[in-house]
Amino acid sequence: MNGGTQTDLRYMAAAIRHARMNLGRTGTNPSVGTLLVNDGVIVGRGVTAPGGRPHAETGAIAEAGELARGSTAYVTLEPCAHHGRTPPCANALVTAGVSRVVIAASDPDPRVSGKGAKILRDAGIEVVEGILAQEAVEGLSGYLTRSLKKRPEVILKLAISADGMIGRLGAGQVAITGEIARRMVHIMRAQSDAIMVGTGTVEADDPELTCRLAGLEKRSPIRIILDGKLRMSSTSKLAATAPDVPVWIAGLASADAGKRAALEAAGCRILSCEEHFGTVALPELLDDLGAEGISSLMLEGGAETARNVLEEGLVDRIVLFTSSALVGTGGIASPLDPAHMPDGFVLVREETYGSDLRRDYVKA
Ligand code: AOF
Ligand code: ZN
Repeated sequence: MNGGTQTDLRYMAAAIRHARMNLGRTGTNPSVGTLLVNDGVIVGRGVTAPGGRPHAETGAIAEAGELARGSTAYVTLEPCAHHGRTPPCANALVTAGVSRVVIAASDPDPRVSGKGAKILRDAGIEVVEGILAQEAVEGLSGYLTRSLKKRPEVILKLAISADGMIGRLGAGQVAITGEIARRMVHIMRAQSDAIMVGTGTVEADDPELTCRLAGLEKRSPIRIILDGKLRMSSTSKLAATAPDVPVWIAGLASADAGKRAALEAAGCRILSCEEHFGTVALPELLDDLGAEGISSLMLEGGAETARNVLEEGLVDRIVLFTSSALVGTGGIASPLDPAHMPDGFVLVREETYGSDLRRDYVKA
C-alpha cells in the first residue's frame, strides 16, 4: 500500500462492507463496491447489480449526480476498461469528473488488468492502488479463484462437537452448534453460488440445503449432490424442492438409467461426470462447475466427502465451528480439528456466535 490515508482506509472498509451486499448474486462477475466521497460526505454508493450488470460505479455515479464532480471514488476492484452493455467504468469516472480514485484489489481479467488505472491516470486523475487489498480479496475470492484456477473457490464448512464429532451414525441431523451459528451458516449459503454434499448426507439427513432466513429465501444456492451411482431418492426433500431451487446431481454415465429418469422427472439436473476409481472425479467436476459459471462452492457434508476433497487439495477455505455439545457413542469423527489442520492452512479469522466458536483457515 502507498499513498493511502487513515480516511482512505475508513472509506475503503465501508466500500468493502457495501460490496458484500450482493455476494453470491452477481454470477460470474465479482460483487464490487463503490463509494463516492465529496468533502467528507458519502454522495454516492454502488454495488454490482444482481446478474453482474450494471457495475458498481454506475450506481454510485447516478446517485451522486453533480456531486460526483471533484469527489474521491473508493472502488474495491480496479474499474473496468472494456465495453459491455455500458461503457467502461474507468471512462464513466472520468466523465463524471471524479478527481481521485482509490482502488483496493487489482483485476486479473486481461480486458481490465492495469488498463482501468491507466485510463484514469491519463485523464489526470490521482490513482491510489492496493488500499485494503487483502480485505477486499475476501469478498472477491470466488471471482478471483474462478478467474485464475478456472474452478470455483471451495469453502469447507464443518461443525464439530467438543468430543470431535460431526454427527452420530443413524441419527439423522444432530444439533451441534446453536441457533446463531446456524443463522451464520445460512448467510454463508446465501453468499455462495452453490452448495455441495455427498449422497450419504442426503440419505442420512434428508436435508434441504436452502437459505431459510427471513427475507433471504430467494438467495438459496444451487444444490449439488455428489452421487455417482444416482442413489438419491426422487422423493427426498431435495428432489421435492428441485423445481424451486435447482438440484444438480453429479453422477456417472454408468448409473442406472431408470434412477436417472426418475430424478430428471422430479426436476433434478444430472451432470455426467468423469469417473475416478468408480467415483466422480472431483477436479474435473470442479472444472465443469467453473465452466458453468459457479464461482463459490460451499461444501457442507459429510466426513467422507470432506476428506476426499481435502485429499485432492481442492479446498481453499475451511470454516470450522466448534461447540461445547457432546455427541458421545456412535459419533462420526471429524476429519480435522483446530489441533489437526491439513498442511498449509493458516488461521485468518476467529469469532464467537453465542457459545460456538468460528475459525476460518485459508490455504497460505
Ligand atoms: C467494474 N465494476 O462492479 C464489476 C466489474 O461481463 P461484463 O462486461 O460485466 O464484465 C465482467 C468483468 O467486469 C469482470 O471480469 C471484471 O473484470 C469486471 N467487473 N468491474 O468496473 C464492477 N463487477
Ligand atoms: Zn465496469
